[in-house]
Amino acid sequence: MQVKTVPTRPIEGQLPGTSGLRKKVTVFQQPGYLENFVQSLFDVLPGLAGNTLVLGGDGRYFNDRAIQVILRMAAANGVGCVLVGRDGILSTPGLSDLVRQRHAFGGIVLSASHNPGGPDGDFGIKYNIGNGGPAPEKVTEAIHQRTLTIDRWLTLDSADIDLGRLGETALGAMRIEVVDPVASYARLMQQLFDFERLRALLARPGFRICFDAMHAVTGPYAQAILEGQLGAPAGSVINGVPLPDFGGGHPDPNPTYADELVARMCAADAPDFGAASDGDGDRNMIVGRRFIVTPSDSLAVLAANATLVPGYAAGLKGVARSMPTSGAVDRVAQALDIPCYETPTGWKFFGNLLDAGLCTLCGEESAGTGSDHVREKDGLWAVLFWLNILAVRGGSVESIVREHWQRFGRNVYSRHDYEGVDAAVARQIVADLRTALPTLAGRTAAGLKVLRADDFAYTDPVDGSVSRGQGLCVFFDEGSRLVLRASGTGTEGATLRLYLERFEPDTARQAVETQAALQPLIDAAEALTGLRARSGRQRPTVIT
Ligand code: G16
Repeated sequence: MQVKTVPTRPIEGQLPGTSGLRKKVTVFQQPGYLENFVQSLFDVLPGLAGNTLVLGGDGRYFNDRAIQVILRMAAANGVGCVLVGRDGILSTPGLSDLVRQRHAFGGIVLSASHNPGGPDGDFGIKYNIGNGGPAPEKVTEAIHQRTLTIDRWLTLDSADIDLGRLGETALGAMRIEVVDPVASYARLMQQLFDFERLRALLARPGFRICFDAMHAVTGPYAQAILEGQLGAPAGSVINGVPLPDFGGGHPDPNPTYADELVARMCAADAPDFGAASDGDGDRNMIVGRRFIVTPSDSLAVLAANATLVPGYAAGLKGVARSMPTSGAVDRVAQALDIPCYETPTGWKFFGNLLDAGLCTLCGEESAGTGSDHVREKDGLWAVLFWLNILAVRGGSVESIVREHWQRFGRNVYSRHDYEGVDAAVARQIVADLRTALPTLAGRTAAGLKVLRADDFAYTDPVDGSVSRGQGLCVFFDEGSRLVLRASGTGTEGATLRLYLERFEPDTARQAVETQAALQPLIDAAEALTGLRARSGRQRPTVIT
């Protein structure tokens, strides 16, 4: 089969964000858009020829087309072998696991994660390196630079490959192996968690769980593991069939978008344990009866209870959290006398820490928790971790969190998202606060005294690389903090995120309603940024 060289020109807007290149499907459907990006990726990966790549996505609209394009281009670029999930399906943690298990050169994830799908929805592409994790900034920057000068892409003239059947096939000189997306991942989960105990928990009379796969990629994984291997009754997994448009839903596991799960967990006959995952299976939400666990608290609870779980029985080397994530896990690290690292937003920053053995667990306030078992956050893993803790400790989700607060204090926490803000207005709001930062210390905003303010910068302790401008932080008296940053994953206008945190050591006051407890900070944020007034919004689009 002959390699075809197709002339092309750079196309604007191919700058990968927090988590790869995310755009509207219609943008990806422009002639040459996907091809330019994929060829730029192949052009900046020395040593790829003859090696193995893993390829798969969350099944969203355009997944099937993009996979065929990428397979032809991979073959034309001399890739030795591509492992593809059956029907083109792989969850993000599932792909990370396969890259590691099969010692692949890297992997390509097709997903826009928690963003909506369908012809008018979003699509995305992300490159993962040989450790199974998202490519670091120096690689994504090289890809972007290449998109600015690209002048040709390579492909083969060939029919589509049948990805519905497991087994091997060939495309030109390249081998293609269609693999079961769940098998390897399920084996890894069996190594980490006490499946016997989990089976016993799920068999307890009256104990019920509800896992909402949100019509996204975790459906088949959760059905195979929770219902198939652990014996949860059929129907414990809801919305388990992946659909190209996620059934019209927004596959983001938060109280706003996972409203079906929240309603079930608030009903009189609510199950004991509820959880949801997102489009590509890397995020998680944990819910008890009428009780939603914040992701920051969830990370802290997992860290505090890790030794109850076989895979972590030897203890944690350290923990890491993204800067806007609450300091709840810091308090656990202090009690355990292990290091706690604070990184910029985005999972790629955990990779070096995990590879160097500096930390075992990591997490982000955006519903991402994970460990050194893969190099991505992992939704179903977090669910199994919680179930394992419940199986050993007994009690309820709520009692475990409340006991945690009693022991460590409560970091009352919330994130307010303002989506679809006019991009110029958003830029100005951030720029003005950045300019004001050096003048804030000692000032009072809505009755709160500013102690200090900074623009978060991070020096990677492993490779010394420096990332600046990662979020504007204002610290107040009594352990309160607000952070303002612009999202790097939105596809419409700009999304501004306001992160609010207040420490409450007094057990008598820990039951307070979150938004009420944070009202002084919400007022201070408005006084300092004018965010609501300037964006013309009365309230945030999403509160988590
Ligand atoms: C958001 C979250 C980040 C997360 C990123 C990618 O980024 O705030 O914490 O790392 O999404 O997550 P996923 O891979 O699940 O899409 P941003 O820049 O929009 O705030």
